[in-house]
Amino acid sequence: MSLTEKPEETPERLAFYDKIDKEAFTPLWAVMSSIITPEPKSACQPHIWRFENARAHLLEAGGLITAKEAERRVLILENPGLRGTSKITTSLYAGLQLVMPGEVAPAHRHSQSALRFVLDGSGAHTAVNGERTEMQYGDFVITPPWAWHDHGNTTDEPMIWLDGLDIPIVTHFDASFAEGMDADEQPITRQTGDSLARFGANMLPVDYRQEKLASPIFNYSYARSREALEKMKAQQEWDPCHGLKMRYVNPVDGGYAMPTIAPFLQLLPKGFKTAAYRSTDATVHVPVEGRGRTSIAGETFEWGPRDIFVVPSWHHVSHEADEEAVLFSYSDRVAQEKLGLFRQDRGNN
Ligand code: GTQ
Repeated sequence: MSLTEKPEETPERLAFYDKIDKEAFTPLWAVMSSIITPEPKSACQPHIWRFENARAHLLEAGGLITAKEAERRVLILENPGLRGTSKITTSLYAGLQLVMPGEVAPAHRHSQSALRFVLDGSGAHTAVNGERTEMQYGDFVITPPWAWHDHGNTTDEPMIWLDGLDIPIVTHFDASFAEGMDADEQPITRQTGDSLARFGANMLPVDYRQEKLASPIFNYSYARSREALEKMKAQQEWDPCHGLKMRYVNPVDGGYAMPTIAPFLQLLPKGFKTAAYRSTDATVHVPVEGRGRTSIAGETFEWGPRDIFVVPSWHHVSHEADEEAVLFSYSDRVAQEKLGLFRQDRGNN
């Protein structure tokens, strides 16, 4: 018996498989090599979505359905290898959401965690746990599991952001709950900036006890994150595989900002080419600034700001920046680390 070879299918064996099949038995040796693989074998494919095309389709959708009727007016970015499953990777979901001026995406809550990464427009808001935040380009915003959330746009421009959710993970565990609110918008009980003041100023309320896994900060503004990268950049200490890569944290415990999704922000200096790297966490990338290209298992994808591309698990990846570039990304690394599954291969670096 080998882990990679299937035993021969003799007529006697096939007849036996057929017989037991009717009683819902399956011989392990006939399927072993496809379920316990020597390396990750993913149906997820490398792919890039162009923001310009997505924006045009979204605005067209804006003429077909309101945010209210749709509940969420979103175009799902569905991996070409996973069509019909609402997945961008095997474990994660991505969509692009449009909120038109004057619209509200009504309040609801669900078991799934969501992140927003703002790509177009400025000043629309989302409300979470009684607090509103205004969203700007590049802001990373969290909706924790089971938190009421509604989105609104009182500006005079369409607002588009990337939604990253752990829908496939929650589905995998059959743990989905969801409900709507009677009102379109939740009551606002805290001033804007309250959670940032309480948890995002290198202090915590004395005697604070952590009750939830998600970060209590819900808007990690691009302005602040970018400023930090700018400061560190001067030091010229580049990781061969990542350039300068930071993870967004929960300030309460230093862990990832979300329980199931690991978000990152990365700077690549002009002309930098990262060394080949692979890891078990399939990753969704969004360039925020700059242009360049990424090689994924030998295939090259040219990108510019707001395009969205996906690197499947255990595919070699190398980024090259023609101009100074900043990439936002997210993966299920936090979940894999908790489960003892995460692996990475940095080559000789
Ligand atoms: O904004 O609450 O893309 O519930 C998918 C499901 C966004 C949201 C999505 C959702 C939302």
